[in-house]
Amino acid sequence: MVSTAAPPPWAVHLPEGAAFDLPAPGTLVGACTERLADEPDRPLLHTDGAWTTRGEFLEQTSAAAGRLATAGLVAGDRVLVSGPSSLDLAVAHVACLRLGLVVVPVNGAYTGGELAHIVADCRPAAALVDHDGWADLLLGFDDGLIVATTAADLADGTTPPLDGSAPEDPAVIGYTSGTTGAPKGAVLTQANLLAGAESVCLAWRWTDVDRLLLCLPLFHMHGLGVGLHGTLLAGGSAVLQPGFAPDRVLDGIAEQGCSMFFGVPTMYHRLVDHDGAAELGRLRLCVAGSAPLPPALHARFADIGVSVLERYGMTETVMLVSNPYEGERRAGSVGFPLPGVDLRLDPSTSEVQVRGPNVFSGYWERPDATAGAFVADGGDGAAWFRTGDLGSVDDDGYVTITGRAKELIITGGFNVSPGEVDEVLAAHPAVAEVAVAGAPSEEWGEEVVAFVVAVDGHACPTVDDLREFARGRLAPHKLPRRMVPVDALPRNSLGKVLRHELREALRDD
Ligand code: MLC
Ligand code: AMP
Repeated sequence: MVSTAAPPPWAVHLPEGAAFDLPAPGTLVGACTERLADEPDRPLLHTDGAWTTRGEFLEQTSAAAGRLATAGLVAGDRVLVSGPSSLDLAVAHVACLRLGLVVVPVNGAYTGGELAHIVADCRPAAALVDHDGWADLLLGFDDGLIVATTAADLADGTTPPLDGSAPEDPAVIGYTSGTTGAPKGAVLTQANLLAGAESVCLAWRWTDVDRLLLCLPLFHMHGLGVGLHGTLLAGGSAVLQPGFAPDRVLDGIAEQGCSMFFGVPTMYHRLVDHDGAAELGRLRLCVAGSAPLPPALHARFADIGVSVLERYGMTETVMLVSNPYEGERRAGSVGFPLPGVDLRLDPSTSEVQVRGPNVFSGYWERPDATAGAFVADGGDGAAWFRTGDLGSVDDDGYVTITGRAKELIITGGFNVSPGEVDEVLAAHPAVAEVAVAGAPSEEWGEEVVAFVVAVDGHACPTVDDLREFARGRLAPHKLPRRMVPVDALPRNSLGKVLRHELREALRDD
């Protein structure tokens, strides 16, 4: 077991006496607003060709919080927030946190059914959304919902006292897919979010002189919990881009003098072949995560002078493990537990289990799922969260993610629950049985492949047929990219599909 009682392995290269521990528990919003109030004229966010200063951002979040309060929202209310990355989106997020509201970030590519599930599950009081048709859709689910754009275009009013949340107050509910069933909401408190952002600020030496190129979506932990919260906490600045385009990323880095870039492996895969890829070597830090970074891709970047730092995290925990800032960034490994994180491997299954101030306390209104996600310590220590990932730790303390106990497909950094896709595809009239599995893909890490048994007398539907059929019911990243016709699905004696056999069949391709 690795603990933080002594300087953790990632700290061995720190100058003598440097801090390696997290500060006392507090709130993300308190720590960030304190930073923003200092030197209000410094640039904070670059969007649409212009900079917003710290002072302007504070003022805009305070005014938006006032409008939300005037609309009747009170601390603890859930607010669904969704839009392409923009200044308004960042302001809406922070305004909600300042008022003590619980942000529910949602992927704008979700279909009506996927959105309906989240609304029914967490019962938001309001939605701040920037997607065509969503306002009507949401009001159709609940006509009492307060619906506005992320500019919180509601009536003006007095701003009540802000930033009063306690560390244990819920701040974000992040919906995450499991093996089966609909996505569950992971409830992260102010203290969880603070610890998650603080740990990477410490480990990556993130300071107020840093400038991040941030093109990751703000509805997942990578873009939101690390990219945006880290920027606010470190007092740095960020160039916010709505979506990923290699040219725009490289131009933004050069034109705005960025020092850091964070991306999923698919982004690195697309950047490595770009003529300007070596420009990334000018940055102080390039971080990859959300899915395994293939060692060959790591090596290709090393060849052009870019030492990519890989780290590992989850919606439920923000960040967990990172390669060292100083010291060897080992290809294929995710490095050492971050400050505050205790990590152990289950001795019989090798499952990675973690605990620490960044780890969430449970799923929204799912006591059974929550109970199943934790293992009691046995002593009087905090329970361990079961990540569902398998791992190993080598003699130098480097952690490697070796596989997954959970049945999940991760494509381009987005999680896909195979059960959810099976259920939709099974309703196709020419499909008798279907099961999806993740096939290795250079670009996507894994891609969704459907194994289909056709209804007797029917031709097997093509992959395009399946995609067309499922398009209105599943977000585009969940749609199959290949179809394999089979006579029967491999099943165990209880009739459960043996998905690992499907994956193995794909590896032999
Ligand atoms: C888009 N598509 C995808 C996809 N993203 N298909 C499979 N997997 C994905 N991840 C679909 C599009 O809808 C489109 O479908 C088609 O693929 C081609 O789109 P594209 O233009 O090539 O894709 P693009 O828009 O460029 O998106 C690719 C991407 C994006 C890599 C930029 O997927 C992305 O931003 N991923 C980041 C995910 C992320 O932030 N994960 C963090 C999770 S937090 P069609 O049907 O229209 O052709 C977490 C914790 C941690 O995991 O450790 O960080
Ligand atoms: P999410 O639920 O979207 O937060 O995805 C979290 C999952 O992404 C983890 O449980 C891992 O399976 C996976 N993951 C994140 N980072 C890495 C990484 N660097 N290497 C391997 N898997 C990763």
